[in-house]
Amino acid sequence: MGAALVLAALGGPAVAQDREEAGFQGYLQLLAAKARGAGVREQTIGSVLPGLTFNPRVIAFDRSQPGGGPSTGGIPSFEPYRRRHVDAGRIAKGQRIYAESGQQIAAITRRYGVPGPVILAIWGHESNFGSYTGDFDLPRSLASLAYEGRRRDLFADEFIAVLKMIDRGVPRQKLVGSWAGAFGNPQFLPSVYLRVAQDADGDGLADIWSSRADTLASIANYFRDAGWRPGEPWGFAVTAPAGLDRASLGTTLASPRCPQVFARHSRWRTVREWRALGMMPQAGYWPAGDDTLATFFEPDGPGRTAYLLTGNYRVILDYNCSNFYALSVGLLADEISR
Ligand SMILES: [Ca+2]
Repeated sequence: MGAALVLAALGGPAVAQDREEAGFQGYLQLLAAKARGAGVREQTIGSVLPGLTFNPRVIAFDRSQPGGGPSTGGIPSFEPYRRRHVDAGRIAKGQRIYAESGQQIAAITRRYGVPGPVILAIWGHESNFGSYTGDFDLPRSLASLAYEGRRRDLFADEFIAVLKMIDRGVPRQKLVGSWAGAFGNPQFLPSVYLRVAQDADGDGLADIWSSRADTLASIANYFRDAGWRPGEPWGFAVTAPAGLDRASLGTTLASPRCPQVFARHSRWRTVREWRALGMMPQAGYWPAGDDTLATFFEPDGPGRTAYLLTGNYRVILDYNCSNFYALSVGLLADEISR
């Protein structure tokens, strides 16, 4: 028997694909019922679900993510990441937009209490100021991930949320984004869009794809909603004293959310207490008041740049729970504000 015949006898890849598609089509009926239960309009369900097909590419991406397979162990160093993300191009572009839209950004800062450079640093990190936002069809990606991904419940809920966006008047053709369902300038998930997106220019659509005003206000609203404290820095670089007893500073709290990220921070101390322990701010002055609480973090270990991080750093982590991400957002914001 030839190879082709063996494959045919076993069902073969084409048959497996057909079976997968049939399973997916059945699953769409469950999603339709779930959408109806959540109050999505029948017209929306009828306009999106028929013709939707399974996308094996997003499942392949999902499986290749960190955490998708066995850990490779070890923490990479922050410095190369910083050089890639806090780069001259991004700094210059952020500074240019800050200068161009200064009044608009100042108004947003007054309204939401979030500094312009922080908002711009998020936009710069998420999509390089809108230069890449993804071209995957969102309903197709989300339904595929809900059917077979590693976080099925999360994506089923995001699928319902993307249908609700259509109910709210978001045009179907806008609904493209990353393979994992994030879209637009700030790379929101649909549920985040529904919760915080803002129509700042007043044209009736919270347009985080092509309106600068809507994009900036939506990011600012996310930050206000997550508890950003006006007037407090995200953190700042410090030099640790020789002989610092690091073991005594270890945190005893275990975070329920992304515990590996929080486990790398020390316990909380006030700025006054850090100063008493011998910390020196690298800027030559203390950018936060004596009573401000902060944790100590050495991304590349003792002897390299260390940081004191305030509660506002946690707000950046709320946006994307990665120390490298949050640190480089903070550092890019600092560069944009220079
Ligand atoms: Ca708008």
